[in-house]
Amino acid sequence: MDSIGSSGLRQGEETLSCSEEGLPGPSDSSELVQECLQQFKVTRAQLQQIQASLLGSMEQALRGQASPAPAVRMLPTYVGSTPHGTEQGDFVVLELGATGASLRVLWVTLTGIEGHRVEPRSQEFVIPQEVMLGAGQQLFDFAAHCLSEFLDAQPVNKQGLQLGFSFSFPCHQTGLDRSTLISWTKGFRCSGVEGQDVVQLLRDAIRRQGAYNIDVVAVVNDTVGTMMGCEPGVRPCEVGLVVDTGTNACYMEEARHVAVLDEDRGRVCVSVEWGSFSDDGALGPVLTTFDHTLDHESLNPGAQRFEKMIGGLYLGELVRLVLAHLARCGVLFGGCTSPALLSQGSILLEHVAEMEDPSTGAARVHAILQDLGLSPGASDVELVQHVCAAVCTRAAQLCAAALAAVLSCLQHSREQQTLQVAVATGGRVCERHPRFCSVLQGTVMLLAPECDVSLIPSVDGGGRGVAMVTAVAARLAAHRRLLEETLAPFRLNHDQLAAVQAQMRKAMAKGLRGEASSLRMLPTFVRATPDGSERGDFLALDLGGTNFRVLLVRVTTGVQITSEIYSIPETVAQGSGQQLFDHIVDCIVDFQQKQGLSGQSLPLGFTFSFPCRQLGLDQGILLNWTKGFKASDCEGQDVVSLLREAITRRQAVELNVVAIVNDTVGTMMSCGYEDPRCEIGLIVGTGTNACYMEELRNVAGVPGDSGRMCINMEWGAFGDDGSLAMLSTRFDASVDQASINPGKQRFEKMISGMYLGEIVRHILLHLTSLGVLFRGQQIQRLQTRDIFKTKFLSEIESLALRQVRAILEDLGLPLTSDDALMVLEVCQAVSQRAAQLCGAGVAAVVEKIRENRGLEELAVSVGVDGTLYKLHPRFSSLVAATVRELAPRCVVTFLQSEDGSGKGAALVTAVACRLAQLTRV
Ligand code: 0WK
Ligand code: BGC
Ligand code: BGC
Repeated sequence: MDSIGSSGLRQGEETLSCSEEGLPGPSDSSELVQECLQQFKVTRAQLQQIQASLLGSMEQALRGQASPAPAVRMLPTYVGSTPHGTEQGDFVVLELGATGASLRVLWVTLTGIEGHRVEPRSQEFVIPQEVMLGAGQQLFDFAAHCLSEFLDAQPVNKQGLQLGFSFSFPCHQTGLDRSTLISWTKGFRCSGVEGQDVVQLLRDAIRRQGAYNIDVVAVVNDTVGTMMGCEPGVRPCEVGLVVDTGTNACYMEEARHVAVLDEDRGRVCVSVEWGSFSDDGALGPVLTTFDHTLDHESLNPGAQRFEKMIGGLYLGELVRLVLAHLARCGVLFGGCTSPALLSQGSILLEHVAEMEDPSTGAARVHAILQDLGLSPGASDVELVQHVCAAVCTRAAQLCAAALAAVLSCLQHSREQQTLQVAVATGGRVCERHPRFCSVLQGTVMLLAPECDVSLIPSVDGGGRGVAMVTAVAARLAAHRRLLEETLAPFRLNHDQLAAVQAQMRKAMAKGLRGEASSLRMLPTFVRATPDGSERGDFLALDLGGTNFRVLLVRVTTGVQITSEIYSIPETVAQGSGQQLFDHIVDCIVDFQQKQGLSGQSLPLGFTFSFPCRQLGLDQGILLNWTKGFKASDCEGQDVVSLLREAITRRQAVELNVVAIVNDTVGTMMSCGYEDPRCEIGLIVGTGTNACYMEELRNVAGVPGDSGRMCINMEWGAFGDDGSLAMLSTRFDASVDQASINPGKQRFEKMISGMYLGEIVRHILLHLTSLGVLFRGQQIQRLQTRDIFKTKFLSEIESLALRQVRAILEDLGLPLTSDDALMVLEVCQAVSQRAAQLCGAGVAAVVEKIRENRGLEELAVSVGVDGTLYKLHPRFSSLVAATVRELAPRCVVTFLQSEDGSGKGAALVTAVACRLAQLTRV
């Protein structure tokens, strides 16, 4: 094997040139032949090095590493899923570039899973050389002309035609229908196209043609068409391989591994563009002098070096160069050449395939060489076939090394030890060359033994696959339109939010004046936030959130809390009031026993998170239940009395109920203990509500004009007077009608944790009925109320898509990554609206306080609690952003309450006890 230095051709040439004078002796000629054919022998180690180097370049390119420039491009194609098989409809497909100097137009009818297969109709048009090398506009006009010529002949309805454009060149895609040509390859070199969006160029040409109104909905690389056209067998094809005039492959990569896509969800098909692979270290040793000659004389010297060793446009030329060389060396055709043998491109791929055919090959060799003006002897025929075999075997082996690299990349990205994968193959080299695919399969098994690969020949060169992508694109576009229409009412703009803020201000003013208002603005008799002088041990109850808690709160210089969570079964929450309060006292007694407090009568603060009209600190008339509570004989009652009666019923228990507070007040007090600027309490949990320190002069019904009092807004009921109707959607109406308090708590039902999951569930049902989700199949589980917990929203919006899929699959929802992506967008839209509405509410409150105090600027803190606010990944930041937007003159700090409002209730009790002591002194 002669050593090929970095300068390649020239060096070899010196050594191999043969003198015309004397023909070499038999031993020399076979040595010359061996020496020549040996160059095409690629060792296993060399193939493994190419595989490893290509894999390295692929992963480098996926990471978006620019320097050193990766040898392959790894171009995302925006095809995010393999075909469902549900695709239906008639599509026009235009194929340009896959088969060299011809383009093909197809009419493809997809009939979905049930329908019988309809053979595509197609027509091939030869592209004149001058068009392939001329102005880009000329090429696209030629394509548009072929399109209309084809359609003229089709007895079909030509309205609303949707076209898939198979464009087999390296392109930067920025959408399923937006693709910029990077560089021409294979025999093409039209001007004014590189760097342009080829879909736009085609649309412009179709418009110029003016014959048909065709919507170009997708542009696809031929490898993608091949992969997508693969008959759905035991498993979908996730790799597409084309070896025609050029060569390339694509495969389904995890979107999160594709750095250029700021997408961490789902899969995306990546076109490898391995034709440009040229790592001298790996390829150098296998490049022959003939490869260098071919490249030197090609349209794009130095580019597509790997393709020029495999692609059908080049195999014939390589064979020609070798035959010409051996003829010149006198070991072939008796040392005779012919002008045809010496002219570029005279041996085509078809010739090589025919000459290699085990049965008819020899005869074809004769015929083809005679056509080239040569008269081959019997030994020539055999040698020519050896040359063809050497060139094609190497091509298949190199192609296998590249495919093995793709399979290893797939394995890495799927974190799988072994891989079972179907590879769709297309292109005339695969289809027509007798041994190409068997050598390919054999070499892949050698290089990637842990991969179980089945090669699935594409049935119609990818036309159906392109139609599939077009159908998917059309379907996705249609689904996206339906999803956008469905979610549009959830996308609130500045004006809508400002209107909510203004509406709330009006309702606050009316509520404070004691007029009819959906905001009851309930005085809480809490006049001051803690001042740190509070001391003592207190019991606290915290009822109304996700958990019922009993707490022992020790207030010294700091606050120590011991607490226990108890459950409130739905039967108790919706049973009799007596049963509910007896259950509460049972829990208190259990807690006292566990804490060794039995028999002690500690002052008790009761966080009761329901709307109560307070007549004093320890008197609160329950106005109505909310959040799934419906215990009888409580509404209209003083809940402190109900508690005391329950205590009385349970002899031998002594409790001193000092204060009843709303959880918003408890939260404000709890955070106020750390930050005296905390004058607002906000809960976004099972329910939602807010309180704030209002000027007493503004509070009708409470004597006194100086100082402040905390007002429990009960904003959950905002809009119960219909003032939010403009924002309410059909899904909100469904949730409200199905709730135990229809028509009530409308604002709460758009914001809080008890309802968001249900809103999402109703939207998913709607989108399923539109066929947008779950392939339109109504999923039984999704019909079940409360099956879609609000905590799922928080999880879904903070996890990678595969985890989202896992959550939804646990819910019994069979879904694709597109479905999961849509479920995610639904969750985002619902939670975003909730957070923005909540932000509009807080903006109304802070602006009220700022105006109350006649301040230009207000700095205030908000104590916040509630599972939704605390656990949702974006809720708190969206609330803060909305407040900044709607109340720019207020600097608002949100303090997440650590100890819940039980501590706040104890502090209110402590303040009450301190004040009571003062009055007693
Ligand atoms: C924790 C507070 C409690 C309040 C709850 C609201 O201690 O008073 O009711 O937050 O959040 P949820 O538990 O409803 O998510
Ligand atoms: C192009 C690829 C194409 C391949 C097979 C190459 O020259 O760059 O985009 O997939 O040929 O047609
Ligand atoms: C109740 C409020 C409570 C809020 C948060 C609402 O349903 O009416 O009193 O503050 O939930 O728990």
